[in-house]
Amino acid sequence: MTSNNPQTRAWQDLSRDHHLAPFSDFKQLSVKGPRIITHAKGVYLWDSEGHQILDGMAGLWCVAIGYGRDELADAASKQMRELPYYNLFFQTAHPPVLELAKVISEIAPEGMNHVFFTGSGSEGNDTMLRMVRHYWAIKGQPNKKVIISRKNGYHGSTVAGASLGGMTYMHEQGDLPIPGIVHIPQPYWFAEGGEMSPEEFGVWAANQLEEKILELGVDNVGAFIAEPIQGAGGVIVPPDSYWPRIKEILAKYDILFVADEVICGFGRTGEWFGSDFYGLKPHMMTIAKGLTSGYIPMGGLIVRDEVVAVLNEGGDFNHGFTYSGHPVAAAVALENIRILREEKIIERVHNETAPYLQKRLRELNDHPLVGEVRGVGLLGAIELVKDKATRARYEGKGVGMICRQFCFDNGLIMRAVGDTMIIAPPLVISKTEIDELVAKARKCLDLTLSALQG
Ligand code: PXG
Repeated sequence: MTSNNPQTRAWQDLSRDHHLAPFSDFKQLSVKGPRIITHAKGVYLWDSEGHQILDGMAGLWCVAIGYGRDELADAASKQMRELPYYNLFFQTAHPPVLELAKVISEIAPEGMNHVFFTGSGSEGNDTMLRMVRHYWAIKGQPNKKVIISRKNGYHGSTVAGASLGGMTYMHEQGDLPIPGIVHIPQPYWFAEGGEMSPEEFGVWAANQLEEKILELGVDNVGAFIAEPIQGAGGVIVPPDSYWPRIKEILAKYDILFVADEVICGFGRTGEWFGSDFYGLKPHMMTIAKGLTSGYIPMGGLIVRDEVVAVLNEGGDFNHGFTYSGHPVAAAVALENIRILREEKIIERVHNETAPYLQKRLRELNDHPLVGEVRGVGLLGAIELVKDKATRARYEGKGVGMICRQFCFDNGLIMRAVGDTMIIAPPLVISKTEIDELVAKARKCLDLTLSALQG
């Protein structure tokens, strides 16, 4: 409902009269009015009504070092005064982008020493698609064009990003996917594992990659792209058998492997990258979000040395963006990574807060609505069900949305993906704040259960 507070009301009027919001029902939002977030500090947000809200989603999975770090503002201000913009086209460069590329190569898996910068994760995946095809063309195999992706994966919202993603509701709008992108099943045991054990299902889901490669013919397949853990799809942690089997398949066939690290990268799993967590050896990694802690837009593609060696033989790569490697974004990213390293934030996630969050979250397993709690690092998912044993849902009730609304109203941001509640708090969250998060989550589960029974 639109607010009674005149200032909030004025902003909501501006929204209705002038703003088209991403992933929104424009008409519905114009009636309801958005919640106006005015400021933030640490892991907390404040809205224009004065409510304090624990941000269990780190913005949109991105605010790694938490809100309100002056160092990032100072880095941006300093860079803006010195060199606010210059491009990297036509054989020019500037210090922040070069220093950032070097620092990223230090933290990336061994043998990944080059970075192509973009303005977002979606642009990173567009870059990937063009680079993969360019790579195979240089190698004299131009038919190796198809990219295999996964159903319910998320890779962005540009035409290539949404096509690579496996969200059918995105494909339905605008004739997607574009040709040359195919999807295999996802390793989502809770929803799709049926009678199989998680381990059996993990192997089955991985084998779908091999079947697809054989069906298409390896001479037509350029790459396989996957998030180490699916984020937007519902924090889908694959069964332990999945990645080892995928690694065997990738070792057998001559295709590139792209890890989409937009969510898993920069410490979310308690390692620098999700690929480190699972021991993966990608040829390319898409990055964004945690790269700048979301303080300023920036994404990119980290590329393995062997791939760069081939690209070096191919002449011009006819691709790039006005804001590729933007100096202000690069300066902010450098400062963000400095803070992550010097304050040992990822070590703390690994050693203290991730084990604590995972332990505390699993206590919710005793709740009658909860069918499964899973998570890795500072990623968590809670499956809401009608029947714990059969994993049956409350069909058609929109339980996830009911729970999400209770969370909002009780000072917690916890997202709903269907009937899966998900969290990804800032990496700087403390144990006390984790206690608050879990207590609020339990309260909202209770309220949701009462609403269903009422
Ligand atoms: N890859 C992954 C794995 C992502 O999560 C992108 C690429 C695209 O990044 P940009 O910067 O272009 O948005 C993402 C983005 C959600 C949600 O509902 C998630 C994302 C974006 C918008 C909404 O969880 N992830």
